[in-house]
Amino acid sequence: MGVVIYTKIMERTFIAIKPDGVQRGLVGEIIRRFENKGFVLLGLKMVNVSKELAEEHYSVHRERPFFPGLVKFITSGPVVAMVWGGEGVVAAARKIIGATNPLTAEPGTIRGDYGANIGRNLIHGSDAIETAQREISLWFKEEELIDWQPALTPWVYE
Ligand code: D4T
Repeated sequence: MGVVIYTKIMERTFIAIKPDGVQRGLVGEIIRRFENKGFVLLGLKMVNVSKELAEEHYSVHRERPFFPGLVKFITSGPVVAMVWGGEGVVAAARKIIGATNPLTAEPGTIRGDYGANIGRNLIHGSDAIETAQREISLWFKEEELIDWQPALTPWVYE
C-alpha cells in the first residue's frame, strides 16, 4: 500500500483523559485500548486546563445546569489530551469510550468498565468529524502533531 499520511488523509479525533482518569491511574489502560485497536497516536500532552479552555471546549453546554460543575471538574487536575488517527476513528473511538453515562455504558467500553457516575466519566471523545477538527485546533498547535506511519500499517490496513 502507499504511504498513509495520518494528519492529512486519515480521519483524526480528539481524545482527552479527564482528571478522574488521570487520578485513578488509567492513562496507560486507556491508551492501550486505542493502540491495540490499531489507531495511531499523533499528538499527546498533559494539560492543566484553564477555565477559558474548559468553557470554550464545552461551549455547546453553556446553558445546561451541569455546566459550572463540568468546568470545575475538568479544571480540577491534569488532563491527558491526545489526537488519534485512523479510518473511521471518530465514530469508532466513541464506541470504545461508551455511552455518556457510565451506568448505561456497555461492559467492555472504557466508561462501562471503569465508571460509575455521569459526572466522572473518565474520558472525552469528539462526537463528529467537524467537532474533531474544532477540538484539535482548540487544544493543539499544528506543529505539536506528528505525521508518522507505523511500520505495522500494512498489517492493519488492506
Ligand atoms: P464528553 O463531551 O465529555 O465526551 O461527553 P459526551 O459527548 O459523551 O456527552 P455530552 O457532550 O452530552 O456531555 C458532556 C459532559 O458533561 C457531563 N454531563 C453530561 C454531566 O455531568 N451531566 C449530564 O447530565 C450530562 C448530560 C458528562 C459529559
